[in-house]
Amino acid sequence: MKINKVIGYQVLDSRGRPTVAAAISLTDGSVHTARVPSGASTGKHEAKELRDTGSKFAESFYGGLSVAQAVANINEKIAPKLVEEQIDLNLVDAQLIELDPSADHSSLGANATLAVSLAASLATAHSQNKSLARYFSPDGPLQIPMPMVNILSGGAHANRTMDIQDILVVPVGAKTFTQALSWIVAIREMAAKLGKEDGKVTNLIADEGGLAISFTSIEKACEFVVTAIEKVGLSVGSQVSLALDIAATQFYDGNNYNLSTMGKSYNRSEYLQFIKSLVSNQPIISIEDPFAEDDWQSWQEFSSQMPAKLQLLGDDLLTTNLDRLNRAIAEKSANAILIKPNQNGLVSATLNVLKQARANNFNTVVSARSGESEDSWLADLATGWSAGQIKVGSTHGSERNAKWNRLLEFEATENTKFLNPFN
Ligand code: 2PG
Ligand code: MG
Repeated sequence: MKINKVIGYQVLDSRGRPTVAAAISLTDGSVHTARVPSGASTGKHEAKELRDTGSKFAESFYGGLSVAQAVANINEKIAPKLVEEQIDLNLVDAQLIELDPSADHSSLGANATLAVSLAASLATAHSQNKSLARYFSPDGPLQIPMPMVNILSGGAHANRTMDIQDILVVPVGAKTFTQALSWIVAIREMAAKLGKEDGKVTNLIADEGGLAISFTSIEKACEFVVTAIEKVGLSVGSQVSLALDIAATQFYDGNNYNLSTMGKSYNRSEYLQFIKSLVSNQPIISIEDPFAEDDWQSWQEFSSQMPAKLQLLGDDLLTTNLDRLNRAIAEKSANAILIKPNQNGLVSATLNVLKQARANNFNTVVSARSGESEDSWLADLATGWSAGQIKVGSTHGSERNAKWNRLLEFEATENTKFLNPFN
């Protein structure tokens, strides 16, 4: 089957900011569309999304954030190259690399390349009469990932109500995804209720649908979520554990880690002690970005001293980038990687990063961004790639629930297995 048309256009993400969409039409008349997500706490080593800021293309009503140049790159540079070619994800990605050989896709824009690469994945799956998940995983049960779900938000997603970005829960004792999600919804509801009883503001919803509640310490925030878990009748540790996304790059100034809402500033070694005591005092099974994106030394020191079973997850550190992952493998800086397609810019290259991580015994967590769309391809990728874990934000907002609902759909309609990397 061949490509008939490729069209790029601008749409809005869940924060109301412009983002890139691409539609690929095939010779059988079908149309395959994908929209690209966008981060707020972005790492400096991510592939470069092209925004019109400061250029003559900038649409002033979007505060310079419009994506006209990325869209033009799809329509004027990418489309002519792809039309009348066979539809095949790997061929499309190879053409995109030929058009823009830069490692960070800065010439076409990673938002342009990813939109086309995603639409090409959906179109390729269709040409083989398969869902996207089944395209990557044609045989046997579909491997549903363990969810890691946001309950409390801070940092760049919630006007810095807390210094750290997320306190999440992982339903490690659930037997099915359906059961896991029902536990999480109950915990989130309980947290909202407890917050209200404490006189805290709980009607502020953060970018990823979590509760934006202020706490004077990270421990207090963890204890609050632990209470919510217990109050719904679940046991902490055996059924539900905590995960943190510290997003420490956001409060590191090159010398000190400044936890300003707690009124604390730590130098590197004090901060390392602080993180060590946090993970030993709280029921935390996964900690993401506890150190800044280029503070490799702290990552390595912590990793050699931390509890053996802790998942040490690199997001801003690794940015779904093969070279940075290889360095982390060599230096034993982490034992898990967050996989975000838009940090990388191509679907096939994102999969290669995931495979390299898995070959080196890293856990893999496929992740949404804080700016999302109603698309559910992320759930297909996490499942088709047998990633083991997925992070989508909270259970609030249709851009989040589109992904959870897709996983519920798999469990209801397909032969599936619910993965538990923490067993
Ligand atoms: C993260 C993501 C998603 P953002 O840090 O893991 O929570 O946030 O998309 O803003 O980078
Ligand atoms: Mg993160």
